[in-house]
Amino acid sequence: MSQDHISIDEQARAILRGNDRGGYTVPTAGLYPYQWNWDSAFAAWGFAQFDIDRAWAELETLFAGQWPSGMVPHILFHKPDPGYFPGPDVWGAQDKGTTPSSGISQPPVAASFARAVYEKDPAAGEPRLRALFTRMVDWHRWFMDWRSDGGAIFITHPWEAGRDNAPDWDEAMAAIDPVGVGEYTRRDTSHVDPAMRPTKEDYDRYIWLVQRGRRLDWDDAALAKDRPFMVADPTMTFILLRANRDLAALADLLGEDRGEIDSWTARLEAGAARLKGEDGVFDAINLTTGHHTGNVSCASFLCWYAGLESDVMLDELRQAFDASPYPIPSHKVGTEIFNPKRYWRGPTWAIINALIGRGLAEMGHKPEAEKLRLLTRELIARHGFAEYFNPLNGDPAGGGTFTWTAAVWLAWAS
Ligand code: 9WN
Repeated sequence: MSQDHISIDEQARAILRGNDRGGYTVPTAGLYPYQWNWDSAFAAWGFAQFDIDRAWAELETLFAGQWPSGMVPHILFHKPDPGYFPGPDVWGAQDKGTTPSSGISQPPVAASFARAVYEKDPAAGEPRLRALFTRMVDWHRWFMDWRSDGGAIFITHPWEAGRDNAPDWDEAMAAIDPVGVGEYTRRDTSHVDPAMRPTKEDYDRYIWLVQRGRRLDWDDAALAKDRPFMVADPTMTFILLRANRDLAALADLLGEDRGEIDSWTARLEAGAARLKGEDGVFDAINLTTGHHTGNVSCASFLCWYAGLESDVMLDELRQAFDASPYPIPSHKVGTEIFNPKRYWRGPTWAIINALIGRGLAEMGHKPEAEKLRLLTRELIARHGFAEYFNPLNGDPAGGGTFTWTAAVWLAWAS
């Protein structure tokens, strides 16, 4: 290992420590001053490489914010911070759990990373895993009860998928008339170049959907009537399918019953099959119209992570390797919509690469997995711990000193 390399490891650890706010990490100071759901699970994976106790604490703080319904919110607002919009007052969900929070969830990577943390030190991890197990089961059950359409997991807000402005939501977003949304002041564009962020048209609809949830008091049954936005999502479906397989393995380790979990796996497998469009590519479905989006997004490549093989996606993967020096782009290079800077409409995200890479390796595609890992390693080593990257030249984009990019470096890329 070179001297240079050692110092990148140290930088990564320093980022995790620096973003630690005591039991939880923020994704990056300034832009995202709270605890985000899937960011925290990635942080736990990163911490597990050098501080197992701190890794468990991250997951414990996240699940302490779980609602009685089983839902684990996408943001926990531990301390007020005017630097982020929309804050707890806009969400109006201050009393739903023990911590003020948002009213939607995020991709459930937590069970998979709980398993990874446990495997680092099973003896130390067993009691902590046992304490979290029922909470993870309850969260998965909540997805199956409230976000499943025949096993395809849908989102009710673009923020739920964690891919905020992905083209996958364009048709469903265009059908929303954000009437009455009112005036508000964004904060994200004061931290980051607006060209790298969602547009005002996007934000009007994001806030309109939050206002609807608040009006219905975030009641799952009330929200389920006449949903204005409902898109079956490969991020959610593949990640939950994978997490559910991991949860079943954890049930075995703990001597718990896995029957209910296995029944969800069967449903999720059926739902994942539905995400295959006419051309065989896994994409999103706008459940309001029944239309497949036809988009090849980074989430399409999570099939292997979910344990599903696809020759069509292998071919797409080869194309993605040829189309840009730093794959996997969040939207296919060369399409009309592709934008190398704008967030989930083109840039490469190290976290998604890590999940795709793990899936490829596990499904026997070792050369492809290794190629993706080495390219991601080069991307971070040359261009830093950015939130996301321009796939055409590696330029860092969005926030810097980013928790999940540091975590991915430590746990996978390096
Ligand atoms: C809204 C924190 C989060 C990530 C998401 C990413 C972005 C938030 C935002 O940042 O979303 O949740 O305000 O842009 O899209 O995946 O969890 O890093």
